[in-house]
Amino acid sequence: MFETKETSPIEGQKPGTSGLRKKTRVFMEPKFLENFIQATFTAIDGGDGKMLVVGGDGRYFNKEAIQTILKIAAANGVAKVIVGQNGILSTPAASHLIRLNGADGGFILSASHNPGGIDEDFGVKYNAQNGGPAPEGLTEKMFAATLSITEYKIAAVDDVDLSAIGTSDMAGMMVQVVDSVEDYARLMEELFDFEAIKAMFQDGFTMCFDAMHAVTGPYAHAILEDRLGAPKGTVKNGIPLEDFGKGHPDPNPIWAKPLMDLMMSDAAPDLGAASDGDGDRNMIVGRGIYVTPSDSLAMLAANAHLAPAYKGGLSGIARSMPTSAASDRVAETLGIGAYETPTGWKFFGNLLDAGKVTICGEESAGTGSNHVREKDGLWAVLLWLNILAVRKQSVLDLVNEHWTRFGRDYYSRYDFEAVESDKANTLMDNLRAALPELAGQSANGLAVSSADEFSYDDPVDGSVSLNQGIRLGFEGGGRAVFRLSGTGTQGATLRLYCEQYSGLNGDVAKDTQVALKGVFGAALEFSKMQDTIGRITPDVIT
Ligand code: VG1
Ligand code: CO
Repeated sequence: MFETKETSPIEGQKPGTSGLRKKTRVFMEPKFLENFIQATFTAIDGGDGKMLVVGGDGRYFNKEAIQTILKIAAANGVAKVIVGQNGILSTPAASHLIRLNGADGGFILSASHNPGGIDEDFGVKYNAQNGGPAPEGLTEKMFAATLSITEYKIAAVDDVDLSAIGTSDMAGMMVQVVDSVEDYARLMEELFDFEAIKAMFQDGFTMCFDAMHAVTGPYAHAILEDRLGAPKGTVKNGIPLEDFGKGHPDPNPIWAKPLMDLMMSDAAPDLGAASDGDGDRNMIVGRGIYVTPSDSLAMLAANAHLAPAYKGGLSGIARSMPTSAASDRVAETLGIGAYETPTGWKFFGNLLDAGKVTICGEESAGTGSNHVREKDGLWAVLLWLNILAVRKQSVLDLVNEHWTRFGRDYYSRYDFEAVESDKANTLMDNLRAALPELAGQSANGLAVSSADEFSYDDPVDGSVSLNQGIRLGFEGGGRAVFRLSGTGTQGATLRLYCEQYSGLNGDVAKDTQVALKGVFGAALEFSKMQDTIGRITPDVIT
């Protein structure tokens, strides 16, 4: 029943910011997926007797990949696998199932916000026992195993039926198909005051949730419409499609433009929200006001005590380095720890496990808490709803109050996509080389007050992560960060993150791009962007 197949290393199997992402056709090549999964089993010291969770965002190749993973798991001695019905699990729901069932880990199949389809992207990520993305030490082992692989094990059996809830047997391994939504919805009910949110909807509060044809559709229907009583139709694009309706399931003002347009129109509901391919990102828009993810993190942290799960207060707040300093100001006021980690959710795991932080967030529209070990799109939306239900005010009023109290951190990310890798690397290398002389220099009217390359010393396990982005601090509260994306599948994506603090009692009503003009211009000059990559106009500004 079990076969051992010969194989050899395949190039390019190094996990990035969030698992291994490639063009779908690459994943479909013979042995590509098999090698990576077998290498993961090698890295976790085999599958013998283990319990795993498997599910994905429903994109093209999800179902086929799950069957392959199950067969390899069975042949590697795994005792039991919990799978979402039809192979569907959002990333946060998978994280929850790992924790709830005391599983040893799990595979999540997604390329997140990247488009799906045979000519688009696919991805696989391994999460560990705590429910969080494999930490760097483990991803390094996985990569090493892909470089020395000589064989993989697989069960020569038929596919297992994943459409019906219940248990079945695959070559001696138990396969339990569970409802994709139920356990997750129950967790949300424990965390938030559903009665208060329900009452708010009954009083006429209106909302539009754009699931972007991705995995959160069923979750949003079940939670917002069925349990919280939001009117039918509150959830838009709620049926997951294998190609996300040919869109980018990326919840930001560019890719969720229809929602943005609605929220800026006279017909705007009280709250607009969206989530990404695998349900871990969120976008929050009030009537006439877009809330940047960095601000959202700060505002959620400042108000979290209004929700039952956080009424005792927060132990600390963590943000990824390129995320704005807005949440640090909240942490300072609350007298709790503020942590700055490299980009990627895997770096929050240790801080959450050690109880050092309760809430975490990234500028890329990820927010989450210690309820799971992933960022969680619907969780953020529900926390916003809970806060609005208690504070009984509009998003706009809440945002303005926050800025009045803490000042405003103007923020934008500028993405330069499909840059030739050599040129992107040259830009980073040149900047790195210039770092020692940059302090004190000026460009575009701004003087550099600090210049360094971020490296992270994990305060929990002592591990060190180098080269996590180049930072330029400017006199007057501005900052520019340069980093190369670790989730792209073509060429290099150069990200430039700019922020400018208004100061307390400063002007908080400026247009963001106007407020950031100085920092952006200085960043272009110091990086010699035009000379190195041949352009200064970003493809996407969020
Ligand atoms: C991007 C974001 C990062 C996020 C990662 C995974 O990574 O910047 O904040 O954690 O995507 O998000 P990068 O390396 O491309 O900048 V998800 O929702 O795509 O899994
Ligand atoms: Co995602």
